[in-house]
Amino acid sequence: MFTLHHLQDSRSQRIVWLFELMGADYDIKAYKRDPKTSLAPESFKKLHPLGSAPLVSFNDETIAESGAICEFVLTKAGKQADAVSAKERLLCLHDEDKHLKVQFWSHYSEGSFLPPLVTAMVLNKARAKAKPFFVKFIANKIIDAIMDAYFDKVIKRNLKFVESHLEGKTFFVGDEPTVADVQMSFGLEALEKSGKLSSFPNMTAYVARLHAMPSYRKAMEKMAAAEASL
Ligand SMILES: N[C@@H](CCC(=O)N[C@@H](CS)C(=O)NCC(=O)O)C(=O)O
Repeated sequence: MFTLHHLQDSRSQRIVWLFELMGADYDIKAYKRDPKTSLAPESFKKLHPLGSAPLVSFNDETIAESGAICEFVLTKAGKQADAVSAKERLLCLHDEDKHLKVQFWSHYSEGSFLPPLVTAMVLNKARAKAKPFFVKFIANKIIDAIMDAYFDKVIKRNLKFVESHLEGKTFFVGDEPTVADVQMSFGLEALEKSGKLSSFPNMTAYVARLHAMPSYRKAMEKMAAAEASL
């Protein structure tokens, strides 16, 4: 049995969906973010030196990094026919070209897509916290200059890239969800929630498709139930 250590409102949600897509045996232990810092609480940090979500425990091991967790749970799920076929299906092991594409999106999600979005989010939080008025004024000028010099351009380029990839497609690779979707879902879901996809019809339709999938809905319900216990 896998245990997902789920940090409130975090990338952990991808792993709940992965478990549902696999039909895995798992439970969720939810952790509340520190109300002052919004970071993981001490109890979560004790689980792994990185202290970042998601974390998955299986037997005596606790694994970090979403992409590595996907590989880990698909590998450790066992040798039963359904676990083997879940691994083949979700990593497209039967098709080298598709498999390499799944790997691309999985790496791209954490390597290029999310970092500038997270940076923009952190800078906006700093903007909101800056006070008194003259400090806020200077903070805004500096943050605007940083965004303008680099991050706005990179974010724009990435959104254009993903939007054009999804043109005419149901999922990131092939006609069924794969680990590529598991990895990309979190960022697109967050963008949609914050109203940033209004001028991107393909990404908007993709998120709507996720919301209509029974496995995705079940995952979100289980996660909400785990968070409700906090
Ligand atoms: N590349 C890592 C990123 C992990 C990460 O930054 N997780 C965030 C949650 S979305 C986190 O743990 N934040 C709280 C903290 O660092 O204390 C992964 O994919 O697992």
